[in-house]
Amino acid sequence: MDAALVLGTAGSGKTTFTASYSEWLRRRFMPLRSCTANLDPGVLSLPYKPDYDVRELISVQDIMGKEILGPNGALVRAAEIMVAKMGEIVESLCSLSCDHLVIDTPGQMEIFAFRPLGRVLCERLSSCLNLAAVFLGDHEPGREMEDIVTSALLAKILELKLGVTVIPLLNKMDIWRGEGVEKVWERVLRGEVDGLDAGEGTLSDALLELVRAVSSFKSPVRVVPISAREGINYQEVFDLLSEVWCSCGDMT
Ligand SMILES: Nc1nc2c(ncn2[C@@H]2O[C@H](COP(=O)(O)OP(=O)(O)OP(=O)(O)O)[C@@H](O)[C@H]2O)c(=O)[nH]1
Ligand SMILES: [Mg+2]
Repeated sequence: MDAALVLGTAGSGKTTFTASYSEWLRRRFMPLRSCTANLDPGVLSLPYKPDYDVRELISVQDIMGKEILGPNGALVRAAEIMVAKMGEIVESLCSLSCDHLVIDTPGQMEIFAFRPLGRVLCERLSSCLNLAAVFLGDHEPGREMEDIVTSALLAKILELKLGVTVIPLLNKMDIWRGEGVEKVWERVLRGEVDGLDAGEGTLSDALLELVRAVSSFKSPVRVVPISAREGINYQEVFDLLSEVWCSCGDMT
């Protein structure tokens, strides 16, 4: 089974992408089976019907009630419980009878990515299915260059942290089409500083040094602009994921 783990900062469109991309896969590859999994224990409602839902095991609302915690404390607790129950979660995911699986992750990405949960999940899932990740970058017109560059760096940091190939996608292109932000991301992910601050304000030397440091890692250099709302550029997303799944492609 080929699986795409959907990562991204809060509100970047992970859930919308999971719904619309899995629907695109279903139509494109019928009669192959496309499934979805929800790993966000805090979400209240979903625009798709998950084939696996972690809320059957653990829910942030239950923890808030039982352990008298606020939403973030309860989410941290839920992440700990998910790690403790990882065997059960991975077994359920890996035993789904699907050809493609799209996995939605918690809204607060740092809880998934910068605590044991993300790494443990990726390690365990990689042993029973073909795993790649997408990182949804979020952009809106008028953003400062510093914000764009730090978001792109986050995609790289996630890859290093999770030990899984991360395909950078730039979501919500329906609201920023034509700005060429994906080219800035590509430069950052290649570690190229030339042109990064031209006409856009000066980046701090420290930030530029960080970008330079990226050039010492093997990086993907294609950043696909998408719209999860409108389902734009999904064939390109699929092609990039396929290169990772069959490890036969050159992403340059
Ligand atoms: N314009 C536009 N809005 C989008 C797009 N994708 C998602 N959104 C909107 O962005 C908001 C957040 O979308 P979600 O899919 O809930 O994002 P998420 O990353 O799952 O959010 P959390 O799980 O709460 O962190 C919603 O209002 C979506 O309608 C897109 O492609 N274009
Ligand atoms: Mg979500």
